[in-house]
Amino acid sequence: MAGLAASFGSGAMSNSMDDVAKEAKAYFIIGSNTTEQHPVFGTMLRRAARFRGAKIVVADPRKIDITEFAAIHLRHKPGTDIALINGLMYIIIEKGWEDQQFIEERTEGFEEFKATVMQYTPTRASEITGVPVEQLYEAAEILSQNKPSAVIWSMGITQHISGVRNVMDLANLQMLLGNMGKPGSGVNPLRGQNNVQGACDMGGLPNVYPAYQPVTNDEIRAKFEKAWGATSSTKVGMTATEIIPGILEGKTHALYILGEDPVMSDPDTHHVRKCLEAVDFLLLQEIFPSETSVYADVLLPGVSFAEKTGTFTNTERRVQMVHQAIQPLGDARPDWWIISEIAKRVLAGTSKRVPFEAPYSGWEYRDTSEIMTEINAMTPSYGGITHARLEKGERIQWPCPTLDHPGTPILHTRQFTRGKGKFAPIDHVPPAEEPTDDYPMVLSTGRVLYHWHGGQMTRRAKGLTQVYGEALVELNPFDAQKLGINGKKVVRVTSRRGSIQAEAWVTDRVPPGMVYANFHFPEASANELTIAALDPVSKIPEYKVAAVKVELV
Ligand SMILES: Nc1nc2c(c(=O)[nH]1)N[C@H]1C(S)=C(S)[C@@H](COP(=O)(O)OP(=O)(O)OC[C@H]3O[C@@H](n4cnc5c(=O)[nH]c(N)nc54)[C@H](O)[C@@H]3O)O[C@H]1N2
Ligand SMILES: Nc1nc2c(c(=O)[nH]1)N[C@H]1C(S)=C(S)[C@@H](COP(=O)(O)OP(=O)(O)OC[C@H]3O[C@@H](n4cnc5c(=O)[nH]c(N)nc54)[C@H](O)[C@@H]3O)O[C@H]1N2
Ligand SMILES: [Mo]
Repeated sequence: MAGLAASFGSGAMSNSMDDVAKEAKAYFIIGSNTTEQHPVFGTMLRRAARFRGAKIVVADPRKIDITEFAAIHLRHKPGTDIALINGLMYIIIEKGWEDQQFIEERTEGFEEFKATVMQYTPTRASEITGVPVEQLYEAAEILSQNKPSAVIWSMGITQHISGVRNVMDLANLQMLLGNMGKPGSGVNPLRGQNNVQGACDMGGLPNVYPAYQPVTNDEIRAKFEKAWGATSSTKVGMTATEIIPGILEGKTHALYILGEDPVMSDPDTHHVRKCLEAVDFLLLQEIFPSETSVYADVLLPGVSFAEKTGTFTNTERRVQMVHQAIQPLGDARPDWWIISEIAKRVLAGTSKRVPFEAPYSGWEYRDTSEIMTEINAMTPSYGGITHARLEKGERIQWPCPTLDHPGTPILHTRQFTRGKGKFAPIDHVPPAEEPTDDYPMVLSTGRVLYHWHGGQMTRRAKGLTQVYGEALVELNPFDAQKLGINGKKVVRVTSRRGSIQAEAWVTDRVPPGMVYANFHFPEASANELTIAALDPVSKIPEYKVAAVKVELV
């Protein structure tokens, strides 16, 4: 479950995996290593290309496996997505391929948006991105002549200081083409952790209660205070990426971390360690001792997915039942039980209590179905999603406000949440750190098929470590030759923040000038190198671009 990495995503898929896989005539896969990171959906897309001739446009600096099934692979420079998308939209408007009826009926702000896009001539877009002009024309033609087309993205789009703007520009593209609110279309971010969607839906974010109800709204706050018998802050909280640096800034004094391993997964590990050493109190709830547990004052054993009953909400907003398969091992207790026991003790010590109303009993849940009943009452989009319905085999996607509502496979069919869709003029912003003479190469980071994040779970699986047992750093043959690498060799990769040593995997998966590293192994974690530059809105770190130098060890 690895809970509240919630801030690391944005939104949910507007469509369902099924309709995207079956109905789209074209796909724009941008910043998603779909076959390695979402293998089931990746297989569905490969089949769509293979058996029904759906056309795939991939935009990714790396030659990832799905490019084998692509009609075209745009290999742009990391951190240049806005210039790329604007360049494509310039061509669409130049050729008159936009969906005028959709723009008139369903959207606003087109003229202002168009004025910005028209500054991204194919020549300029090509200069910024490194993608040849002809390829821009070819991709724009595929996406506009094979509709509906679906946009699919993941962390290659969001993990930038321009992450939110990148996402907004993809929404611009889909509105321009009228690719919204119908099967096989839409904006489809593939969420990561199996229940990161559920964690966000339940308010695991600093600015909202469950179902994205703002903490700053007095009426909504009053509703939750009454139900929960507690007073609640009127202020928007901090994100994970602000809380940890906040320790050395004197803003954070105590930490309760559940299912997260920031020593492995947060940017700039050296700084993270310094912060965790300095914090007054750290409570960690884990299923394994992790790199972070070294810093914990108290370690509470939670349970893994196999030891719990409840629901996970997946990337297409589908709520799914899971059942406990084995008894909790050792002293482990359900995560929800530990949280309620702590909450009861915290509440007992506060004077600011307000009376709560039935059906709430103040953290006295007997099991997760009682928690679900509370969710039904407080969370409009989950109003009709009960364990009983899920047990009967219903496949429900939120919004599902009432017991007789079937759920909502596709969002925005008639209108957007805010009424009309608003085009946003978006300009290219360069990454926070670009190559220099001292640090001439671009580092990008991410995952491999065989491991999961900090690797606490997958490095304990023998079969996986047999296949992929140590960190490999991807390096282009051109750069390898410059360094004098012959065969397998260990390299040192250094950024302004730290240094790792790992074996080089010499491969044209990465273009010249780029290195790719993962954060699955503590001995050589990419996060020793990454920069803690944040998107100003979502506060997501720019994991996908940093400047490094590579030397032979
Ligand atoms: N096996 C495995 N699967 C996983 C996970 C795991 O750890 N292991 N983690 C899960 C989680 S939580 C998440 S969030 C997802 C992440 O899923 P993905 O986002 O698909 O995975 P990443 O490895 O982060 O890399 C995404 C892609 O972005 C590309 N990229 C790098 N820089 C840029 C850029 O500037 N622009 C564009 N357009 N692309 C760029 C990379 O080359 C890579 O192909 O995976 C989930 N699935
Ligand atoms: N350089 C770089 N860094 C990144 C990224 C990147 O692309 N590049 N991606 C970022 C992204 S998208 C994400 S989501 C994060 C992920 O970062 P994390 O959330 O820190 O990583 P995980 O390994 O998924 O989970 C953390 C811990 O949860 C524990 N755990 C698993 N299940 C349970 C459970 O049911 N209960 C409890 N209590 N504990 C459990 C595991 O043992 C594990 O140690 O990493 C981020 N960091
Ligand atoms: Mo993630």
